Amino acid sequence: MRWDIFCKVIDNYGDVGVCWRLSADLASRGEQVRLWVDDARALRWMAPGGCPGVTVHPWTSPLNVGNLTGIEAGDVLIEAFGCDPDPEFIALFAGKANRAAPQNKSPNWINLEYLTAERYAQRSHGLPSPVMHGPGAGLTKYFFYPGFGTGTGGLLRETEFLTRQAAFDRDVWLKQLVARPLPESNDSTVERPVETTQIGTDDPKSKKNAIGAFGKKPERLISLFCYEPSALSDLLDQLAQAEPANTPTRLLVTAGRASSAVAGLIEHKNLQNAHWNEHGKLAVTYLPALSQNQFDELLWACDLNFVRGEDSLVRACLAGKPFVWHIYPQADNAHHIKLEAFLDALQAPAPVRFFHQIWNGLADGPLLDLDPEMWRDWQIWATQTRTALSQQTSLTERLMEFVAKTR
Ligand code: TRH
Repeated sequence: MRWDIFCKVIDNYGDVGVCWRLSADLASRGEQVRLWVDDARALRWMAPGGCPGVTVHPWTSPLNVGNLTGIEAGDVLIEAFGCDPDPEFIALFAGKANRAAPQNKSPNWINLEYLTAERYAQRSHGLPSPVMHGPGAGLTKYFFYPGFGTGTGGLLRETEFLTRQAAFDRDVWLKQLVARPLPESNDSTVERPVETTQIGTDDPKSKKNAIGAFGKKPERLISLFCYEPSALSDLLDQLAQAEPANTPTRLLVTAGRASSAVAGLIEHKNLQNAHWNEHGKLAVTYLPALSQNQFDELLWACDLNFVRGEDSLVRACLAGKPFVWHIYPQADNAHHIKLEAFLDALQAPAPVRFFHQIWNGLADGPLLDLDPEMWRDWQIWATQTRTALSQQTSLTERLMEFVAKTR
């Protein structure tokens, strides 16, 4: 079948990230996908090799009618996150639906929603929504809600994901990273790009503590993908001020906002107190923008992952490593309920829950110490989470079944 997926990039990378993963996964299952996206620049680094079976089309507003000449609407229309495809395209789609002879399958129209563990997702998943206005009037759209359990649309997990993960060798990955640092990216689509060379924490301008030291001594690896959490300063202090006998930490900081936030804080800390990291307990590596596959590997390699938004949250859940979620903040604090629903759904242990509340500004106070006992419990929970979620059918499988049922 042919699928038309429409995606509008609001900000950050999640919208196009999810749409790309879905497109590529559908294609790997033999489907043909046209991804219509208003800003495809991030795909240059997220998916540099593209994917057979997926073509990316510019979604201009209004849609360039010239682009549509000779194009027939596909069998399935997906509007991601209520993005409202243009009336010109809906007219094409409606034309196809209205022409479908009764013995033929009529095309499906799906509204793919944001991931949430809140109860309304389960209640609303799969509901029809009759279209009353515009060129699609008379047709029916269906809501498709990703989710963590049965009765929802599930989570994206590519066909080859578990095989790739099982074959992953952390030591080889580390050796490669040390020997051949990932290429630097000057791509303007990386939010507020920062210098992506590897720098030490004691002097952000020097290359001391740089990649040369990386891999030579035992280090705890922590990845950081976040917005600007107010507890970040606390986290850096906690890692830098660890007991001398403790294993040092290397923070692998993703490109963009996380790098800018960390570099800014470290510069400030160095100015305030030149000795804040005097035992070198914390080293920082600023990463370039990674492809989605490299990003997965980063999460598999680290001992703790800080992630943000929804797509990287799913990848962190599937990585089976302790993680902290920085939820996308919403104006009316609706994200507080969403965060609690997620922690409930996955039965997060109390310290993990508390860590999340502080990281996301729902509770005050210093961050909990990442002590070995807590870490152990956190790892047990992360392993259970991965096992449970990996056994479920994936979003793409559920979507294909749903489409087959509603045609
Ligand atoms: O970028 P995000 O914060 O996206 C957000 C959320 O989706 C949010 O809900 C939405 O409303 C808002 O955007 C508009 O986080 P998310 O969802 O994890 O998406 C990040 C994507 O970027 C994900 O597909 C992983 C990918 N990625 C890479 O491929 N390479 C990288 O180096 C990094 C850091 C991320």
